Amino acid sequence: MLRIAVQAKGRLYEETMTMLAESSIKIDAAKRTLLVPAKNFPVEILYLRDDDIPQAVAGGTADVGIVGENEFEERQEDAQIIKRLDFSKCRLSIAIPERNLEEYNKLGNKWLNGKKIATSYPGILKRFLEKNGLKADIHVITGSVEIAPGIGLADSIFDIVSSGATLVSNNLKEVEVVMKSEAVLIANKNISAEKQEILNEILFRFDSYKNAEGKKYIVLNIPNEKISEATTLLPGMKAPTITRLETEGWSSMASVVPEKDFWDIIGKLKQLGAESILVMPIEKMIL
Ligand code: PRT
Ligand code: ZN
Repeated sequence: MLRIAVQAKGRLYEETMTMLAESSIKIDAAKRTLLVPAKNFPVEILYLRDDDIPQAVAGGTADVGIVGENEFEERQEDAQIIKRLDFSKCRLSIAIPERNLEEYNKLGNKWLNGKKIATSYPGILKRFLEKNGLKADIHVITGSVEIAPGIGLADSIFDIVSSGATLVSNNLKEVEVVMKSEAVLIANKNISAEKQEILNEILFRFDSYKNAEGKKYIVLNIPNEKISEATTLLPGMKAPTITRLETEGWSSMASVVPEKDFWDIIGKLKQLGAESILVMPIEKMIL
């Protein structure tokens, strides 16, 4: 049995549960006890606050955990990142009141010397200041860090930024990006061979789900003389599949395309004379 620590509620919860569900690991969502075994897989889910996940994994209360990299970095617990999960992306930045921007641009990060910085991430901030030979006063607050300069509690803040809207609405300007973060899978450093085997299977399933994400399967008909041009647009996983049609001079092509280039590729295929273009979702992709 492998125990996975996940955030009980919050920004990581939804995508974490989707990833488990897409990996066919069935968790009874109605059961909101602290520890819930999966119905069909040797896994149990331990619901925690994200702050407590690094320590739970390092100490062996859980074998693995899904947590924001920023939280893991802050805690400096003795566990290891084994996979970056490509969701809950954000950055941790220093931001200052707009009216100080001109001065900051003149002085650079030396502006921070002697200033008071409000944050919920004192560890990461302290290491950043030390690395840059800066001396500032770290003021720890939990929650609503962005209002600290406005109410005279601090000169600047060090906080999570995602869209930047929170900074804008508080008249703050981002001046230093200290780290980038995303959800990560962390593991205890001494898990048994039996648990490692379960973990390998989970990693394999996560990969199949992630590989399929943002990709579409496309099937179309194309005149034979356009096949080579169409092939350059549709590289697929190895190469597109091509089948002759009963209609003289025509073939059917099938391939995988990334969603982000999708409309661009479709437009070019139409110009080549492609017809009857079918687009299908891909559930899993095993490379
Ligand atoms: O209750 P628990 O302790 O478990 O949760 P929490 O309240 O500590 O964390 P939660 O659920 O808010 O966030 C979990 C993780 O999501 C964080 O540790 C980050 O790794 C990641 N994440 C991604 C974010 C954001 N994006 C984010 N935008 N965490 C917080 N924010 C907040 C930020 O604090 C700021 O107030 O959103 C605001 C900024 O957003 P923008 O879009 O206005 O820039
Ligand atoms: Zn938290």
